[in-house]
Amino acid sequence: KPKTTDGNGISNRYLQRSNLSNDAESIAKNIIHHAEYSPFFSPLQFELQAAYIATAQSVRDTLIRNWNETYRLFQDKNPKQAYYLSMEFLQGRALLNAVGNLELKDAYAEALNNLGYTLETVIEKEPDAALGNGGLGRLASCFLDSLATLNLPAWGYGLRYRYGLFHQKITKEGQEEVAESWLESGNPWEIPRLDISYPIKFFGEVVEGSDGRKQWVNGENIRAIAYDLPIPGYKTKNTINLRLWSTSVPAESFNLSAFNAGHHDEANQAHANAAKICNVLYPGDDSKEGKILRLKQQYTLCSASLQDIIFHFKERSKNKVNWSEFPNKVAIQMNDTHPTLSVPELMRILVDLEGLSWEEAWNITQKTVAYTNHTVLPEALERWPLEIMKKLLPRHVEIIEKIDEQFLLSIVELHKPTGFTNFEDTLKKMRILENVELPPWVTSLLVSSSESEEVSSSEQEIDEDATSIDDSPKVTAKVTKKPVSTAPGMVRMANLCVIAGHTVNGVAAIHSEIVKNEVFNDFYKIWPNKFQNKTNGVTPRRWLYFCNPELSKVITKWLGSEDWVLRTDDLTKLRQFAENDELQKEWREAKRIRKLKLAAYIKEKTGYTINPDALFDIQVKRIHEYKRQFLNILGIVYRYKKMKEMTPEERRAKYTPRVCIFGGKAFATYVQAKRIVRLITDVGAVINNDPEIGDLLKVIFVPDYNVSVAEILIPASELSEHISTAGMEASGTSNMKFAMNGCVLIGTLDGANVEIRECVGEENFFLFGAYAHEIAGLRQERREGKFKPDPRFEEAKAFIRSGAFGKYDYTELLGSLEGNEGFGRGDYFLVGKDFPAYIECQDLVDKAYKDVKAWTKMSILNTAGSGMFSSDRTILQYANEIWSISPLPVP
Ligand code: GL9
Repeated sequence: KPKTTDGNGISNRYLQRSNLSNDAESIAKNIIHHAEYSPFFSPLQFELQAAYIATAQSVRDTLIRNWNETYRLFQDKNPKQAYYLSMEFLQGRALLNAVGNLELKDAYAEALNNLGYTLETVIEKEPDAALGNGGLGRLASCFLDSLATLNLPAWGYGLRYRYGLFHQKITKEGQEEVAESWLESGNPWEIPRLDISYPIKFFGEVVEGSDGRKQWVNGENIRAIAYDLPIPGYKTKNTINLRLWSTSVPAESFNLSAFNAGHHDEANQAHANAAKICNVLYPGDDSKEGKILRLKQQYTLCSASLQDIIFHFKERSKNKVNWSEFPNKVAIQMNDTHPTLSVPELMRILVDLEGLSWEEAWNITQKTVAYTNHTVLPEALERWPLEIMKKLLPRHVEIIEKIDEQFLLSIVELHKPTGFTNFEDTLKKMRILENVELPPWVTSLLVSSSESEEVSSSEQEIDEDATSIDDSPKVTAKVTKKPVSTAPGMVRMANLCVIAGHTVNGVAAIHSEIVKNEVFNDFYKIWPNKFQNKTNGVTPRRWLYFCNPELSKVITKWLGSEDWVLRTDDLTKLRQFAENDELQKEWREAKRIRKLKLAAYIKEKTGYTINPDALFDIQVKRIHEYKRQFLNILGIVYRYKKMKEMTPEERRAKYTPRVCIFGGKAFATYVQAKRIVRLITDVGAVINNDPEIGDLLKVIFVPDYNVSVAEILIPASELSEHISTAGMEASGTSNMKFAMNGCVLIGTLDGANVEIRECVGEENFFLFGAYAHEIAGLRQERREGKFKPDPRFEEAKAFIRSGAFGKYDYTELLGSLEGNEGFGRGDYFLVGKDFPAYIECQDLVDKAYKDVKAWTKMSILNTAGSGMFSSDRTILQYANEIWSISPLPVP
C-alpha cells in the first residue's frame, strides 16, 4: 500500500505528479507557466525582464525540489552539520550558475530560443546579489558552491540587506556612490519563509529569576524572518541552503492609536527601527549611531542563526535532547570576527534558557565554534566600546566579562610554575577587555610578584578550589593603585574568538604564519594546536568553466574529459602539451574571443576603443593603499613620460602595446583611496587621448566592479597585478581566478601569491618587491630618514605634480609618500621602496610578451598549476580538519 503522506503532509501521489521534465519543450512550457501565473507581470507583456523572472522561477522549481530532498535527507540521517556564519555573501548572479550546475544550460538555451530569446541576454537582466564588500564575502559564496558540490551537510547564514554594496559611478571627479537595490524588481530566487522567525532583543535589563537563572527582560523586541536561497551543487542533486535573515516587528507593534491620532511616523516607529537593521550592508561605523546599528546587525545574525541551529538540533534529537551531543552535531564557523557574538549568545541560550551549568555550556561552546581570521590590518580587528555593548546587550557583556575573568584565571594557572614577573603586559594584551582594570585578585598577584622575585609559594598560590569566577580567589595582598586609564573600555572580538574557538585559521600559508607568530603569538605559545592554515580557494565552476567556455572547451579537449571541473588537479596534465603548437593556437584563439568581448564591454561602458592585440594588464580589487593601485598608476605615469621622450621607433622597440585596466570600489569615506581612483581616471584621460601614444598605452577604469564584471574581465586578462605590500594581503582570491584562466601574475611575495608561484613555477610568475620579513626594518629605516628614493620614482611624482594630468591638486595623495612619520605619511606602504623593482619587472613583462610562444606556454602553465586553488580543496580541508563532517549525497 503506498504511503499517502510524507513528512511534510503532501501526498506522494501528488508529489510524483509534479515531476519536472528537463527537455527544452517542457522547460519552455514551464517558463510560460510562470510568466502567466507569476505575480510580477502580465503574460501579455513577455518582455526581456519578464523572460528573466519566469526563467529564474522555472529553474527555481528544480532547485526547490532538490533542496527539499537534501533537507529531508539531512533531517533523517542527522549527520554532523556545518554552519557558516558570515555577515557577507557576494553571490553575484544565480541564473547561469544554476543551469550550469544542474547541467541544464543547453536545454534552457534551446527553450529560450523557442520563446524568441537567448540565454545570454536573459542572463544579463539579473542584478548582482552584492551582499558583501570584497574577497571575504566572495569567499563565503565560493565555499557554499563547494559545500553543495561535495555533498557536505552544511548551511550558510547571513543577512538579507535591502541595499547591497553601492554602485560606483565614475565621473570626472572620480568615484560617486549610488544606492544599489537588487530587490527592487523582486528576487525570484529566494523563498520567503514567513513561517520561520525568531525573537531578537536589544537593550533592556538583566534580572534574576526565581529559579536563580538570569533573565534578560524588557528592551526593544523585533523578529528575524528567514529568506532561503537554494544553493545547487555541480553535477549532484545536493542543494544546500543559504538562509538570510530580514528584520521586522509583529503587527501589534504598530501603534494604531498613535496613527489614528495623526502621528503617523510615531505609529510606525517600531517597524522602522526594525527594518533599518537590514537596510544596508556595512553602514559606516564612525558615528555612535552607526556603531549601534552594525552591532545590532551582528547580533541579529548570531541570535537568529543560533536559535535556528538549536531548533534543528532539538527537532533532529526527537525528544531526546542530550546537550553533550551538540558539538557532535553542530560545527559553527565564524567568518572573521563579525559573528563573534555567537559565543556569548550560545552561552546565554545554554545557561539562561536551557539551564545548563556554566562549565557544561562553556565546554559545548568551545567544541562547537571555530574562527577564521581574514586580515592582519589592525584597524580591521574589531573592537567594540564596552559602554555601547553594555546598553545594547547587557547580558552578553556579563557573559563576556565572565569569559574574560575565566581566561585570566586559566592563564594565571598556566604561569604559576614560572612566576608572574613582567606578566602584566602579556595579560593585558591577551584578555578580551581592553582599558578595563584587572580584577583585584590578579593585580595583587602581580604586585606581590613584582615586590620580590622570591615570593613564597603560599603567597603566590591562589586558592586551588576557586576555579569558577563567581568565587574567584580573594587575595588580600595590598594593591597599589595605578592611574586609571581614561581610554574607554573596549571588547576585543578577535581575542574572544581565539579564546572561545577550538580552531583558529588563517587563509594562506604565509598569513597563517603571521597569525601564529605575530598577530596572536601570545595565544599560539599557550595553544599551539589551535592554529591551522586553510589556504583560500575559488570555485572552478563559476570562475573558469562557466565564465570562460572557450578556454574550458580547449582544456576538456586536451585532457580528454570534463572531469577537471571537479578534480582540478587534473589540470596539471596540460603541462605535457604546453609547447604543442596546436594547443597553443587553440589557447590563443580562446583567449582572443574573451579579449574581444572585454573590448566591446569597455567600449560600451567607457567609450574608449582598445586594441585587442595589446597586452591586457588588469588590476581589479577593492581600492586600498596596501593593495597599491597607486604603485601601478605611478609605474604607468613613468612609462608614459619615458615614451614621450622617445622617437616613435624607439617607443615601438622598447614597449609592448598595453591596455592597463583597473576596477574596484573605494570605501565611501576612504578619502585617499578615492584620490587614487581620481588619479587613475585623470591619467587615463590624458594618455588615451594622446595621438602620439596611440594604442601603445591605454589606461581604463572599468566602473562598478562586481562579480559579473569580474566574470568578463578575468577570462580576458593576460597579466594581472597582485602587488600589495608584503605581509598585508592575507590571501587574495582573484589571483587564483586569474591563474586558472591562463593569466600570468605580477606580484609580491604576499598572501596566496606565494603558493601560486610555487604551483605554477617561478619562471611563470613575475616576482618583485620587498619580502614580508623585511617590511618592519624598511619602515624603521624610513623613520630614521635613511631611505634614499630612486630618481625614477621622484620623476614620476614630479610629473604628476607638474599638472600633466589636469588641475586636481594631488598634494595630499603624493604627500602620503613623503616624510618619515609613519601611518598616513612616510610611505607606510613602501611604494617608493618597491617602485624601481616594479618598473624593471614590468620591462621584463614587455619583453616576455613579444615572444608569443613563450608567453602562451606561461599562460598554459598557469592554468595547469592552478588546481590546488579550487575551493573544493579548501572546503575538504575545513570539513576534515576543523568541522569533522562527511559527505551525504542525495541518491
Ligand atoms: C580579506 C583579505 O583582505 C583577502 O586577502 C582575503 O583573500 C579575503 C578572503 O580570505 O579576506 N579580508 C577582508 O577583510 N577582506 C578581504 O578581502 N575585505 C573585504 O572583503 C572587503
